[in-house]
Amino acid sequence: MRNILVLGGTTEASALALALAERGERATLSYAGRVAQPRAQPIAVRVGGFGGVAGLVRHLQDEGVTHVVDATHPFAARMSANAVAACAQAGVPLLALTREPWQPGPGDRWHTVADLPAAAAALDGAPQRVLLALGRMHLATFAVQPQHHYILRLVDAPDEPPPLPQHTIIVARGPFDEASDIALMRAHRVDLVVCKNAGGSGAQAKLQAARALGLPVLMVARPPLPARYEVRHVAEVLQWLDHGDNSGRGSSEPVHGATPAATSGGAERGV
Ligand code: 3Y8
Ligand code: NAP
Repeated sequence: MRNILVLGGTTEASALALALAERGERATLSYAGRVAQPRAQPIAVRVGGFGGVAGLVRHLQDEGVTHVVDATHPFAARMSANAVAACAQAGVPLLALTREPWQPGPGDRWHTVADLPAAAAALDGAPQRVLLALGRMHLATFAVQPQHHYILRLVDAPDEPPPLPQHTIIVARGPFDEASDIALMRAHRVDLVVCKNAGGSGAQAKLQAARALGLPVLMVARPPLPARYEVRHVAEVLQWLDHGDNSGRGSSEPVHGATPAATSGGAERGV
């Protein structure tokens, strides 16, 4: 009997959890514990860090995990790096389920920067009304540019005021839609949108709204991730579970964006 660990926190992870539940698979979805009420799931849920690579190796061994699917957000770089290292050490097959980066289209006014500090540096200059749709974890990065009025969209209300002297807090969780994001940007007279190149559909509305309103977007590029098997769709994950590289080896060959070739009869690890 397989025992699958899904590293979650994204729309794709929730879709995979539903597919695994429908197949009666033994599976657990793992949240970091970033928000007060993460979405309920149709499979077992665990919340909280593992304690670095060593903690994740121990978890894999103690729980008899036979497969890991990293379905975390493209910016959850530490978790993804830990998953590659821990699965290689524990000899547990790993597959990443992740989404394509967004690409600018006609009418988009993007300025792409390498990371969040570069985004803050790019905000140098006269005061503007800036929509920071980045969650709560990175607000301090923008304290170097206190001259702006920041509209902050957060999943939970912060415990203490953010380190930004002029701000408006909007407590909301995605997925969002274009019409509501247009209304939000108009109501708050947004001049500029700052966002991460998350990809996927859950966070895309603000880009569509910015395009419709002709607003500039400061787009933060994805952090580098270690080489690992990557797929884009839940069906590819199910194919991997049924026919993938189940030899018990952690994936070490980078196969970006492709479904791993099925191995002939790789021994499935028992639990
Ligand atoms: C805790 C648990 C699902 C998953 C839904 C997706 C879509 C809605 C859009 C904006 C952008 C942002 C943020 C965002 C979106 C989905 C997805 C996604 C962006 C939840 C969730 C957890 C988190 C963590 C949270 C971060 C934050 C990022 C808000 C759940 C709701 C900005 C990313 O306040 C905080 O501390 C928030 C922290 C990490 C920020 C960050 O950028 O670092 N997500 N978001 C996960 C955990 O504990 O492990 O599902 O309820 C999940 C979702 N948030 O199943 O439907 O798939 O991306 N999440 C970004 O994309 O830029 C909001 O406001 O426009
Ligand atoms: P991160 O910086 O890559 O991870 C930092 C540490 O948080 C990890 O080393 C791990 O702690 C713990 N962690 C992260 N994801 C976890 C998970 N799914 N289960 C258990 N522990 C986890 O991660 P992050 O960017 O803060 O993202 C945290 C969570 O929010 C992830 O699940 C991610 O999918 C979700 N999320 C993030 C974003 C984003 O933009 N960053 C957007 C949407 C959703 P230990 O080292 O102790 O194991």
